[in-house]
Amino acid sequence: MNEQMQAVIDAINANGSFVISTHVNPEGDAIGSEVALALALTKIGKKVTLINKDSVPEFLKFLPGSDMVRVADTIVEPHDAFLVVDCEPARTGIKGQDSFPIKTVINIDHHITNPKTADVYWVDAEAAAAGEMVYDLILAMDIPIDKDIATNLYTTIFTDTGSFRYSNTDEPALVKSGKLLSYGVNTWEISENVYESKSYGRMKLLGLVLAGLEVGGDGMLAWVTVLEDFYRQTGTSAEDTDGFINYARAVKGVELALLFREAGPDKVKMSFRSKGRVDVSGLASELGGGGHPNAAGVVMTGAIAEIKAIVIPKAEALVIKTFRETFAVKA
Ligand SMILES: [Mn+2]
Repeated sequence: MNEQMQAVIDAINANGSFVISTHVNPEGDAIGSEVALALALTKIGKKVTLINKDSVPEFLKFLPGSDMVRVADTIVEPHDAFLVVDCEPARTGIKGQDSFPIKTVINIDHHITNPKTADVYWVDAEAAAAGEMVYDLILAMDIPIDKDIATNLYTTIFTDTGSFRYSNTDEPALVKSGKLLSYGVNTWEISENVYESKSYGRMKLLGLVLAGLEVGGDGMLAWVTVLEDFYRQTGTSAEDTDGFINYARAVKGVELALLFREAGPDKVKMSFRSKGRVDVSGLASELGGGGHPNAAGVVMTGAIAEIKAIVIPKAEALVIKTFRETFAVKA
């Protein structure tokens, strides 16, 4: 067992009450990890409160125990420890440690960008999902795993690997997923909730967005546009566009995908997703945003047509330059 994991176990054993939280806009790994932790710590007599800044997304409400999550942005009662999983503490958006002093901040995360500033931290960038770390922790603490805990943990790996498709799908991720099935996890129930429970309006919205799919940059750049009027036509909202950019990236030959989304009369939110060979973080920071090499974003002020006229040529230049350099190295 590594020292950081042992430090987390010691900190859990030394404290009685915990606020558990995760990042804003939580997804499967965030919710599954925090709920599995809450269920496990409750089994060994700890007092646990789950507080998230944002509510549990509709498609994850099937997760057993997810109804324990309270939506708030402050800690409203005294607790011994603040336990943050799948992000650094700042990304929880939770305040209130001042009004109710917390003895210890404990952090379990798999993001390489974690600043490691919590009182006690365990950061493992090799883990495919934070839930993989939670699984190891529960085993190391000898807490019995049941079907509810296993369902949450399986969902963390299933979703953070893009259903075992992304490059983080490695042997530990698959071995642990396999072992979790022995507790009675219903894989189809999870797949159905995660992938086949979209609203009719969302699918109609996807149709409008894909009708506007465009390709440029010698076929290496694709982009889609979401206008506010589309929501009115389909009875949807911005959160229904989640994942749409992956359809643009899925075009054969496309290396970089962009999604432009109107977010008010003069505001445009953009997401950039690379297949892995183009680094988009530089383009995002140049435009005033930020992110990772494969996934970045930026918010800009102005009319959507004007912003597209600025961003698309820059993105086309980036993909073309990246591949010219690749070919130069090969030659
Ligand atoms: Mn994660």
